[in-house]
Amino acid sequence: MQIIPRLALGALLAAALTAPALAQTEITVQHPLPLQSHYGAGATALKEALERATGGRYRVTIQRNDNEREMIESVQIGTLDCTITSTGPVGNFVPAVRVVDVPFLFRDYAHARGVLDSEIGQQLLGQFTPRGLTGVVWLENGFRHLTNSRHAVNSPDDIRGLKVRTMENPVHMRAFRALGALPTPMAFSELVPALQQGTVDGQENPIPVIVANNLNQVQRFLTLTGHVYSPALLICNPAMLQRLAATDRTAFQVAAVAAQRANRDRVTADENTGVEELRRRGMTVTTEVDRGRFQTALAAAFAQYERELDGALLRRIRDWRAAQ
Ligand code: EAX
Repeated sequence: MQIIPRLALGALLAAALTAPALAQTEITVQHPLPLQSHYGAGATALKEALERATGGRYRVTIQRNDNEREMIESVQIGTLDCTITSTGPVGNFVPAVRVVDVPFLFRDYAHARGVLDSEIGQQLLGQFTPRGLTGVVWLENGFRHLTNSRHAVNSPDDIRGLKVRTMENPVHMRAFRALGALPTPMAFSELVPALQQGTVDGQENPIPVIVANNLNQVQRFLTLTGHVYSPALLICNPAMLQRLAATDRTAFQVAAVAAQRANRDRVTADENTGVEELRRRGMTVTTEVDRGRFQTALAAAFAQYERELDGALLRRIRDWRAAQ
């Protein structure tokens, strides 16, 4: 080991004390769920990957904000760097995205992930730029299921007359109206109080969201309708990304892919254990659901989606198959 003469040691210390601290750039990511959730897993993976890749020159701060529409607005005006959000309110900002919110469009997770990772998903991400947003990567919320506090739902008839909270999403609202329910759009932040006060009888969300937010405490009946796949996204402010050096932008994109992997893995894990967990917490779960009857009941709504949304793209997504 080399002995450093005292004077030199003093000079080094002085230099260290006066040297400018490693300039750190802060990036804030907000999302609507607990850290212990599939969104939290994605945000944490993004943070760890970017901070590691840049040797700490970047610091990612993760915050909770359970109003997705407000977060997207903040990213659009530049008061927030990034948000992880479901596509719930996204169609109000990027109408082309509404096609992926159509019920029963995706057969299963492999179909959904395959389409969103394909050129179809990339083309849809490209639609964000003209709207003052950057769609960085597709994430996942999961297949949505219906819960309520009134009675078990075994068929579309049982939904008739139920007051159901939906996201601020006209595609979803049309479906519930077609099933004879009374859809009430509201932000996630208002959901639990509305269920507690009986403003609405029910809601629909993926198992990971129901588990992470303990919705079993305000809902008694769960029906595995799987009526719609709920994509999510990492959306960032374009100017924030533009300010990054090219190599750092690449590191950010690589970190976003790590976030996607962690998010999807968490959804898969929650799907494997969540239903039993909700049963254990006291929910009455209906697993045998005749989805064909729901699709039949939604035939009129499908015809309207074909007319009002990009019908050709809807068919392309529905018929998409992974390359053999
Ligand atoms: O994105 O609002 C909702 O029901 C969403 O599923 C939730 O905010 C997670």
